[in-house]
Amino acid sequence: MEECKIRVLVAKPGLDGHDRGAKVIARALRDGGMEVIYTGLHQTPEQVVEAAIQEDVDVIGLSILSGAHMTIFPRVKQLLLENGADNIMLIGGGTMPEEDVQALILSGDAKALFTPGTSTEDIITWIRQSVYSGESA
Ligand code: B12
Repeated sequence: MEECKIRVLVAKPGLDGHDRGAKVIARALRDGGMEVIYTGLHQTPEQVVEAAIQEDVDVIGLSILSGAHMTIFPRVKQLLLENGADNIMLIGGGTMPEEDVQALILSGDAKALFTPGTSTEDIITWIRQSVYSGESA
């Protein structure tokens, strides 16, 4: 049976202009056979969640290099819960200290986080395995 294309919203929340990683990931996931929607810069958590629901995505991927990850991930997760959309898997990447990565995973505010240097192949493999295995968000 053919598997459905995975739909991913790549979002760039925050006020900074570090969009290179988001664009690299969006392109890599698209080349990896996924449907990718890229929000562009300067999105609020509210805009991200609204777009994710409207686009009916399986995964939200936040790219955060500004240092605001400890605020933005919990806020997006909270909005997903409030909107009954916590079936959408929340992942992300960017510059984040390892202890923050562990804290966000442990609190359930992010399912997986990929820091600088992670290969895009590894990210694609992780998303495919997690979505197709029906892992909970
Ligand atoms: C390039 C760069 C810039 C470029 C940005 C160009 C652009 N259009 O993106 C420019 C020169 C504009 C810039 C400016 C600034 N920068 Co700068 N910048 C960098 C730098 C050197 C590399 C970032 C990068 O593009 N890497 C290449 C991409 C491909 O890698 P990546 O984004 O990390 O993505 C990988 C992973 O993180 C992950 N990933 C990332 N996003 C996502 C999303 C998803 C869904 C997934 C699954 C994975 C994932 O996968 C990718 C592949 O491995 C970093 C330092 C660093 N080594 O990270 C500093 C850095 C991010 N910058 C920093 C700072 C402070 C600034 C400035 C404020 C400096 C200043 N005083 O002016 C300004 C801000 C300007 C602004 N308006 O935002 C700091 C941020 C500090 C912090 N977090 O607290 C850093 C960490 C440097 C440092 N060590 O201090 N910067």
